[in-house]
Amino acid sequence: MKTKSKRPTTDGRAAITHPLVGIIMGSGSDWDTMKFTSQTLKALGVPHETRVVSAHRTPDLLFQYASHAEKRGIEVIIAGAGGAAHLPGMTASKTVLPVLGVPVESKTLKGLDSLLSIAQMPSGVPVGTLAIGKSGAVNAALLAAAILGAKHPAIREAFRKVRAEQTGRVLANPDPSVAPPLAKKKGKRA
Ligand code: RP5
Repeated sequence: MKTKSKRPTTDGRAAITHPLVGIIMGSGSDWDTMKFTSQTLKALGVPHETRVVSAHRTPDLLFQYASHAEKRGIEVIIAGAGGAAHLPGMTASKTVLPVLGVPVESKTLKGLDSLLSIAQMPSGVPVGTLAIGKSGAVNAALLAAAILGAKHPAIREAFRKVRAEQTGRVLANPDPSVAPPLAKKKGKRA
């Protein structure tokens, strides 16, 4: 899947038409988690692509994807995997792009296996490891936006806006015992 919605600009003029972020995952079953990465990037207007690339089942594809990503214009890779989660580390071994790893929650060990597999990289090959599950998937997208923001002002501003909106929602609802006012339905006047 490729998204091109709300294309950001690099300098206020040239629209970015190619994916800047590659979201890869070890299995189609990881999509239940990694869809939150895609949704968050979409909300930020960051063009991205999504692919199943398995370290164990399709190792040649993994090497091809990781070694060609930079010349295809990808600037950040987000890799989600569960269990013996070698995908982020092996991807990082074949590229100098920043690689962010999302530990997918596994059935047997609740994602602790995924977390340790991704986080415990040897010195010299970094993977930015996020939290297990949905939080990690969302934060991987936000961290990618923060990284891309150094080069792409539109993405920096989109990230700033999302963070400000989040802060505003918390401050607007300080008392958890009071239900927030229901959102008014579109087209209906009070
Ligand atoms: C890993 O094995 C994948 O990342 C996935 O989280 C896990 C299970 O894969 P399936 O058996 O559901 O395909 O490689």
